[in-house]
Amino acid sequence: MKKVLYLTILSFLTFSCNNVEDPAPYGVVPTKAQVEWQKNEYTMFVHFGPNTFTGAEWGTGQEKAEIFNPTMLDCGQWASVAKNAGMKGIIITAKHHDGFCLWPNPVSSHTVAQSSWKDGKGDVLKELSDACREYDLGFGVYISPWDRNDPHYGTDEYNNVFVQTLEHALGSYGEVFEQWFDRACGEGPNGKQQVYDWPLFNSTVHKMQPNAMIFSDYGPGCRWVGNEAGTAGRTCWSTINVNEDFTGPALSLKDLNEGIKGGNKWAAAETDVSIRPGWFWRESENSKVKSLQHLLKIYYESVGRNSLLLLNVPADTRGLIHEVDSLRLMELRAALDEIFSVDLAEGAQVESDDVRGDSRRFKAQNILDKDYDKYWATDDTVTKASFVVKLPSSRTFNRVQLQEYIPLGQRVCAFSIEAMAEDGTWYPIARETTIGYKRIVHVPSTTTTAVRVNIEESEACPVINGFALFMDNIYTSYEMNNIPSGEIKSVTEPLVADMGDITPIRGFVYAPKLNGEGGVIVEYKVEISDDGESWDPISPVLTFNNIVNNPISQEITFSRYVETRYLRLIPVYALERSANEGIVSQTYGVSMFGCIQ
Ligand code: FUL
Repeated sequence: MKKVLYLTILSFLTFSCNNVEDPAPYGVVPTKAQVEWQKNEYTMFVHFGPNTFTGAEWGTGQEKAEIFNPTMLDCGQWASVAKNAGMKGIIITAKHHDGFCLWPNPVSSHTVAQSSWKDGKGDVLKELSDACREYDLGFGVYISPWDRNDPHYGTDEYNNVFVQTLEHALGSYGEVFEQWFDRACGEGPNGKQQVYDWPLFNSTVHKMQPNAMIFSDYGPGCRWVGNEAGTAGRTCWSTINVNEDFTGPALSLKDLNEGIKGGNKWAAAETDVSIRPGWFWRESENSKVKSLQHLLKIYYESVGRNSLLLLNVPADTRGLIHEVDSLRLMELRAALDEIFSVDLAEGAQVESDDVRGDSRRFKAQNILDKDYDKYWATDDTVTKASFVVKLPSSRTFNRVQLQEYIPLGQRVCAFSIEAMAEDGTWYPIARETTIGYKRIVHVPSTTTTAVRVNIEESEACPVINGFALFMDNIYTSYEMNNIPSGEIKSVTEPLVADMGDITPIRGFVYAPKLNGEGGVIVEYKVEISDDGESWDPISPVLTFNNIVNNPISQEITFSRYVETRYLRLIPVYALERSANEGIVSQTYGVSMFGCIQ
């Protein structure tokens, strides 16, 4: 009894009872909806449409509606896979660049209603939104502004058409958690020019679905991470600098990837990446589903870097998620569960060198409290501070997870982590920059009884609401294999393949350099020759679709075998990714070029 009394008096002495004020928000802060959205951490993208049946990445808009004919569409299967994978929502390509709508609507005459699927009476959005409700998942829609089918595209009238499309999709299927605006446009320098009315599009979404997050390169809800490879910046701020109405000037890829410290708008990074090389399903990529190691790398470089992971799992021609993909997702789930199910910091005592107003409400122990709204904070004048996590016994870990309480803004610019050696001295195990909503730091496998985190630089007093230690015995490291360094050529120089003899070929492969370095060929012509001197064209001008954003190997197959000794690819133009749009490049990179026999 005496002991209890003594402890109580002691804690009264240590923590003042004054009404200490919460830290004031720092800079721009997320809305409640933005915070809730980021708590989702992991969601599913489903690319599905005419491209599923043609094998294209970007449809031309001229595909006949009849080709859309899934044989056994089951959105319940998608939802069950997403749920079991631990994802919190599904975003469907309701209308991709080819203009085909997966739901019947009076605004377009290029929809499921004109297809042979279910005699034109089917509705993918209805089936998916019902399935999402059943599995308690968010339902989201991707609706492409770029439309290669709508005759109004390229005129002022198109903006009104697009608004009607939005109103119909967003008004017919209940709650929508995310509206995905893709700013991609492959019209090229000589194509149709459409000036989009972004303020009108955004206000339409807000009117129809007040809680929906709006994704686009600029926000307003969340921003593109600047690549389609699955990597957020190691430094990753949730703020960017944009105009008041979330229009240009274009953000650089670096700014999209890393955000901007002290930026004027909150738009956290969303990492969209496909489980396959392309965004749409094709048989030939069943063997190219990303490995568990690759997916773990993506998870760490998105969720572990203050970003949300939107992983694309395309539906196949049956209208199902293919078993190869669903199995891989289950492997990933099992691995994540194994890594993150045991928090090795549990039961620890946490002390800090500063506590805001000496108030127990802000004590360092709060970082282990699972209540999201409990946090450790320091006095306003303190922007450098440390806390020590004293473990109940010696523990071995290789991941340190930290969370900032983002409802009050993102603050930490630099921190280091140390472990205690047996002799009581501290040795460094990590030095990093930002934290944000969640940061998972890779550290060497460390065995210790205490961990110290030093906030070395912060825009305002640090406010930390989460800390955990994990041991990952699964992820070793993922290196991309077979990436030849390649070379950079002038666009005036064609690529030539020599088979040595006249040979039947059925296509060719062109792979740019890693990350599109040096530019990528976008439009090209193909010619063949038996002697390497006189050349015959075998194609009009063709396009490598989506190659700027996703500079992966392009495999082009002809409709019939062609007999030739030489094949050459003549670039019409190349683009380089500089800001969020490609700019014309005088060079292009190549890491592979050859014919397919
Ligand atoms: C890109 C598009 O062009 C791709 O086809 C895909 O939809 C991806 C998610 O966004 O910009």
